[in-house]
Amino acid sequence: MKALMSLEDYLDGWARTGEAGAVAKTVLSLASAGRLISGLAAQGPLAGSMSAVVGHSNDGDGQKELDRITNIQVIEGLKGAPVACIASEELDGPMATGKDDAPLCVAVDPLDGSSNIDANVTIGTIFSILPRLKDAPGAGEAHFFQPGTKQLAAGYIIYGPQTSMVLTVGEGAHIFTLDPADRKYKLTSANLQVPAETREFAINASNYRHWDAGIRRYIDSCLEGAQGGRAKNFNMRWVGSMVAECHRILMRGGIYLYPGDTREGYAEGRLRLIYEGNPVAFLMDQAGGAATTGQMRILDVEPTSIHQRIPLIFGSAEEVAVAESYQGNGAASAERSPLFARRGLFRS
Ligand code: AHM
Ligand code: MG
Repeated sequence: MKALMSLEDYLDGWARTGEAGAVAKTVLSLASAGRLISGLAAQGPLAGSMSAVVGHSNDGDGQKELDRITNIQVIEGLKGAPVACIASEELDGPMATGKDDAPLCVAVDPLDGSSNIDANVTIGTIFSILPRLKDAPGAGEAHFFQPGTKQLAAGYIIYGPQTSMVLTVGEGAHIFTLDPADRKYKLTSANLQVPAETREFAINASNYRHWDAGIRRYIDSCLEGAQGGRAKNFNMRWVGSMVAECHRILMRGGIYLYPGDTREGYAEGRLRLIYEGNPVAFLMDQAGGAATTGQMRILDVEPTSIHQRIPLIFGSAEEVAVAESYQGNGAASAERSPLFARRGLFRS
C-alpha cells in the first residue's frame, strides 16, 4: 500500500513559521492528547470507572470521570503549544496558560457525547483555534468572543472503531486516521465533500412536543416521505454524540438538528457555540456543507458568553436551506407541504 501522508508532514507542508506555524504546533499538541484519550477510551472499564459522576459542569450536567481526565489531558497537551488561554466545557471560565504573549487561544469540548461512555459508543474531542486578541488581557473572555469566521483551525478527534482527527486549517477538511501500528495520524481522506442533497436526518425526536412550529413542520415533512410535499422518503439516525453525527454527515451527507425548545434551559438548544457549533460549522463550510441557527449562519454569530448555547442545524447544504426555510414562516411552510395542515405525524 502506498505510504500515506502523516499529519506532521501535512502541517509541515502548510506552514512552519508565524501564526500558521503556531497553529500547526497546537494541532499536533491536540493530536498527542487525542492519542492518550483514545487509549483510555479503548480500555473502557479496564481503566476504572470512567462513567462515574464526579462533579457538575457549568450548566449543571453531570461531569463524568472521563470528562475530568480528558480535560486534564487536553490542558497538559497544550502546555507545549503557543497558546495563551484555554476555554473548556469543563472549566467555568477561560484558563491562562502563563504564556500571555502566545499568539493563540484554544476552545475545546474535551469529551463530546460523554453520556455514551458506558455504551461503548463513539465519543470525541472538539477544538477551535482562534487568534489571541492583541488588546485584551491574557485570559480574558474577549479572546473567545470572536465569530467563527475568525477561527484559524478547527476540528475534532473521534474515538470510534477508528480514532481519527478531522481537521481544517481553512484549506479543505481532511481526515487523519490514527494508525494503531505506529501511532501516527495519516491522511486517509482529503478534501471532504458533503453531498448537497440528502435523505437522512438526525434529531432527538423525543423533544417533538417542545419544538416550535417551524421545526415540527420540517420534521413532519421528512416523516411524511414520498406521500408528503417533499415527495421522497427519509431515513433517521440519532447517536447522541455530535461528533459521530458530524462524521457520518461528512462521509455521506445528512442533516443534524438540535434546535431551541421550550424545556427549561433549552431556549437556545443544547450545543455550545464556541467549542461545538463553531468548529463543526467551519468543517461544514470547508466541505461544501452548511451550518445555521435556523436564522443565520453559525460562523457569523458574535459570541457573548463562554458557554453560550446555540440552536444548531448543519449538514448537506440544500437540506439545511430547506430546514431554514421552515423557520419563522408558518404560511410558507404549510404551503410547502399541505399535509401539515391536516395532520402531524407526532401530533395527537
Ligand atoms: P455534551 O457535550 O454534554 O456531551 O452534550 C452534547 C451532546 C451531543 O453530543 C449530542 O448530539 C447531544 O448532546 C445529545 O443531546 P440529548 O441527550 O439531549 O439528545
Ligand atoms: Mg461535551
